[in-house]
Amino acid sequence: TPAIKWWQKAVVYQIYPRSFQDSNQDGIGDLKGIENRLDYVQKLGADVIWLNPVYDSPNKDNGYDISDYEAINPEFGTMADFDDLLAAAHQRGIKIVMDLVVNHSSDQHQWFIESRSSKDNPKRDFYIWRDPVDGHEPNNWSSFFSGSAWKFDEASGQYYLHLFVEGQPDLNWENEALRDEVYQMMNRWVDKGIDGFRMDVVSMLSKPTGLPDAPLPAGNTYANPVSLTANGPHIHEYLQEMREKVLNNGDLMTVGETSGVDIDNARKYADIDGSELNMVFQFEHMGLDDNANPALGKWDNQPVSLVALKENLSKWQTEMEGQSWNSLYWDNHDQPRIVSRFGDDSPAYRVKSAKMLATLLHMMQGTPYIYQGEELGMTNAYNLGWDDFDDVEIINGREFVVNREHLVDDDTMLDYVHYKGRDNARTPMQWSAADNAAFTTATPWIKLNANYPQINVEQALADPDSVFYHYQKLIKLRHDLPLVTTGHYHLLDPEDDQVFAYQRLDDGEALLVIANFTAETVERTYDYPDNADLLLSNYQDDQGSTLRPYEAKIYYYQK
Ligand code: ISL
Ligand code: CA
Repeated sequence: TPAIKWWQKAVVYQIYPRSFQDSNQDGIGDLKGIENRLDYVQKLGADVIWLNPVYDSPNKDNGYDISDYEAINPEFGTMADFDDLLAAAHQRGIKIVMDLVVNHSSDQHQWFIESRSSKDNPKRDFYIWRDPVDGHEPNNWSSFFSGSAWKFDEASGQYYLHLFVEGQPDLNWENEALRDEVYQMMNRWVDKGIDGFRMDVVSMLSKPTGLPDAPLPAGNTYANPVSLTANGPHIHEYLQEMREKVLNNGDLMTVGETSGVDIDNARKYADIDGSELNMVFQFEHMGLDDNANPALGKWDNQPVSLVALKENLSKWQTEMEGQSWNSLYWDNHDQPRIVSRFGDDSPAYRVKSAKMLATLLHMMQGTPYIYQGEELGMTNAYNLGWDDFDDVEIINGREFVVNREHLVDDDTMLDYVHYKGRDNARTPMQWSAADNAAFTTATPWIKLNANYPQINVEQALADPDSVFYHYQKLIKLRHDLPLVTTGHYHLLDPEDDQVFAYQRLDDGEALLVIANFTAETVERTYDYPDNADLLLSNYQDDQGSTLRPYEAKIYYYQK
């Protein structure tokens, strides 16, 4: 067996800078704010911080539309602030992984300004330009944020491709000069001493030859192109080239955000031979509660089936082992709050179910990611209404689903947004019960979740029974017990639709993880020795085969 790499034992804490901590009281979180809160991240025990994009950006998609890859967005501070943050984190033994967004840039990036200036500009080919076909878009692809994925440019009479919003033109990775520019830019960040990259929609860099139409569901104008744009013909060449030209220049951690990936693709992206990336974010478990109607896509509010969730997560555990490496996540800036989605955010069960979900995920094999506030059991933001949302996916989604296609009415769509919308994760971090949760003294860029007086860091740190300390213990278990990193995964009772139980097994040792996903008390018997140690639980005592609402336990025993 190959030696364990540092990133295989690490736990990552994801920070959405805009919403973490405002230091200069303009209502927007910033780099100094993060630096001021490093003690908190250290107390939790995370090894790595993943920073969402902090680069210069017109913010058409909150920083995922980058106009300068080597400048800090002035809203977040300066490059000197970044250097200070990196040094301060390193001083505490915390690494920093940067977001790398190179499937597209901003339309305000110098490359695009030049590219659109004329058809024979040397940078024209840095982006994907096509002539109209019969006076229409070159193909039927929809943008992931609604409408066509093509924007007509009057000046040159051609369309450019944007898989996301208009202000996010897709870069043309077939152009070698573009690839070189990207690698040089990445190397300058590596030289600065950063510890890795989280690569945005990296599965979509290589577009399919000829840009063919995608299968169009009946009655739709545009088709979701993910089956064609993900895992394209040259993607592995590009990533192997990136490995040689950049990634081998440091002891970096790399994680690809790979929508549209299945096990076979994931094994290639993150083969343990080290030729491409270390791991990927897969999306299958995040799509289990999507709408059956493809035109609605993610917009729905139906609970996920536990049997389906078990089957999916277990497949990734079993089929990646020994060949690749999993990332483990419930939450990020694109997902709603997990306690509101797969748990129970009512006052009676919020804390119990948040701990249960954490236990289940953190004892699996892979590198866990915690999204800011998840460790407090932060919930979806039901107090935000149509006038409060900022996210372009929500705003465009409502326009398309309600006003244009009349698929559901406005109230139903609001229910869907309260269940699935990205702004649920983007409300400010809740530090205390003070005004604006001590995030800012100014007007925050987005409304706070109304429950911050009850759910906040100050409260959590003062309560030994808080969700925070449960996460802290889970992280410590991973650090202390090699079995958590290396053990073989074995699912128990796949058809049980109330309890998720599995084992982690090595030569002489075993972990047994039991998680009741319901608000009911149930009886379950598992096979483990009488002298097994109860390592962690979310109840004060152990009642053996009786599992109380959302009860979660971890047993350790020698075989
Ligand atoms: O649309 C999807 C696939 O059908 C999504 O899963 C998509 O891959 C995902 O939203 C991509 O997210 C990342 O890139 C976006 C950005 O808005 C997100 O915040 C980022 O995480 C565009 O850069
Ligand atoms: Ca600020």
